[in-house]
Amino acid sequence: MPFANLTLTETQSVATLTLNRPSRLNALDLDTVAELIQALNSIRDARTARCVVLTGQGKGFSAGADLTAEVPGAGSILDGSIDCGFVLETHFNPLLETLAGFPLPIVAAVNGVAAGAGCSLALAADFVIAARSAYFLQAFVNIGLVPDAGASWILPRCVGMARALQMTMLGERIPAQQAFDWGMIYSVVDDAQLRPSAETLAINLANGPTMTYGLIRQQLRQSGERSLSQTLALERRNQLLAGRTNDFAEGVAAFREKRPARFLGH
Ligand code: T3D
Repeated sequence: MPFANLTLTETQSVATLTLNRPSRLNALDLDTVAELIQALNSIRDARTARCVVLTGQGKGFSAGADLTAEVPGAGSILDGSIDCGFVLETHFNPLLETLAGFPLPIVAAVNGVAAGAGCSLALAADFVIAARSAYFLQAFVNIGLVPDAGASWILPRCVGMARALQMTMLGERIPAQQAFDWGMIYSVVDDAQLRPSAETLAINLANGPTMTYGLIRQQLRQSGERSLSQTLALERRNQLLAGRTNDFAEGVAAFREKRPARFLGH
């Protein structure tokens, strides 16, 4: 399926989505957000990929919402009639919901700046690998906006309230190494190692128990909203499902036969 603002490739059961507006640091205009949703849905429905990599073309991962694009129907910044919530409701929120409910593991390979909603997009992945030269920026406050695209949900959870407030209220750049030291991301690698590292991890995940990964994502991402009793009930339900996969039977057989498991993803 051809896209105007991103590329979608698939190899070794890994679908790679590359934001492709490098002259705008891959800023997210509405067409790009719509294409991301469409591409994710097509990957899910095709059932051939077993892991997704998100990355950016050029020197940035994504500079967040496109500040130069017109948004028909959202009013005007100049006369104070702008409804920024409209853009979230119609585009960014559905994208974040699509990512949260996605049935496959997601790796973000952050090749450069991840700002505003671009930072939110990266942090929606299960594994964030950043190039050493990359940085994370809660740019919203620098233009007078509040964090969005899920940033105010994910940040306190992954870096704690003090650092979340530092990022969102001071609008400071957080270098990749610092993001790693804070526990915000999975790893930081030399720039030249970003693609190979992300690919190795993604292929590893693509050979894992795919359906179980989807259930793990659901359990952990919803854990903050559930009581212990509700969590135990969800674990019970999901273990029933995982326990009936071919991969569970294969995993146990491989353990007994002292050989590596060959998971098929279902
Ligand atoms: O209504 C709604 O949309 C609500 C939703 C909001 C969600 C959000 O994400 S709000 C936050 C939006 N993002 C920002 O505020 C970040 C703006 N960009 C920057 O602050 C800087 O560009 C960076 C710190 C990210 C990078 O700086 P630098 O010096 O490396 O690059 P640059 O020279 O500023 O940018 C390079 C080009 O990309 C430049 O184009 P030009 O002048 O060479 O033609 C620049 O204008 C363009 N660019 C960068 N960010 C954006 C952008 N174009 C459109 N939208 C951007 N967000």
